[in-house]
Amino acid sequence: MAAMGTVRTYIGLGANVGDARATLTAAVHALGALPRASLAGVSRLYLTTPVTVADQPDFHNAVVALDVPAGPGANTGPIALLLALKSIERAFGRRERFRHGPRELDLDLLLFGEERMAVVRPEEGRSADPAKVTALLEVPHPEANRRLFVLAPLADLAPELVPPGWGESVAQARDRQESAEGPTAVRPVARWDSGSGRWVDYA
Ligand code: PH2
Ligand code: MG
Ligand code: MG
Repeated sequence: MAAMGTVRTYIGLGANVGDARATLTAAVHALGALPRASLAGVSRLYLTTPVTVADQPDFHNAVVALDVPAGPGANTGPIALLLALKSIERAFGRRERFRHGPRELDLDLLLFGEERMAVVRPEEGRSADPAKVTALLEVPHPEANRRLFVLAPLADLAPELVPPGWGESVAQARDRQESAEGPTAVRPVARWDSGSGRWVDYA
């Protein structure tokens, strides 16, 4: 449970350009350093086969649980968090390419407490890609329950959670998607060590 006055959110992290592992490690610290946010959990680190656009390098993926102020107020809520994520992506050198293509860092807002919403993204929260400019911010993330690279790390943190609108738990969705994508699509490579603040390889 998130502490009083805060809401538990889950952020999906992905990268496949540059030193993806170092980027994701630094991104975890950047998320934990957001004003009034506190890191509530970090999943294992996974090496994952690209989906949608297959012809690109494998991704590193992970999920972070982050407690943020419950609002109300201009600096709280899902839109404020979205803008903070976009700003971290830019700080890590994210450049606009094509949809589902390679990226230095992708931070996706997967879940925001029990909220279910679809709102037009504010200007600063939009992509430069014309294919995406009118995109809505949808929470839960509309593709989260169909992607093993999201479900496997999310299940590390919250297997029993039933996100709004899913009708199944995260672990059930993961098991279903693992049958569909196969056992090698998503490979855990390291566990998070909160003492040292980094992922440590399995021996
Ligand atoms: N992100 C995409 C498209 N495809 N594939 C993997 N394995 N991991 C990702 O993070 C990913 C992807 C668009 O955001
Ligand atoms: Mg994404
Ligand atoms: Mg994204």
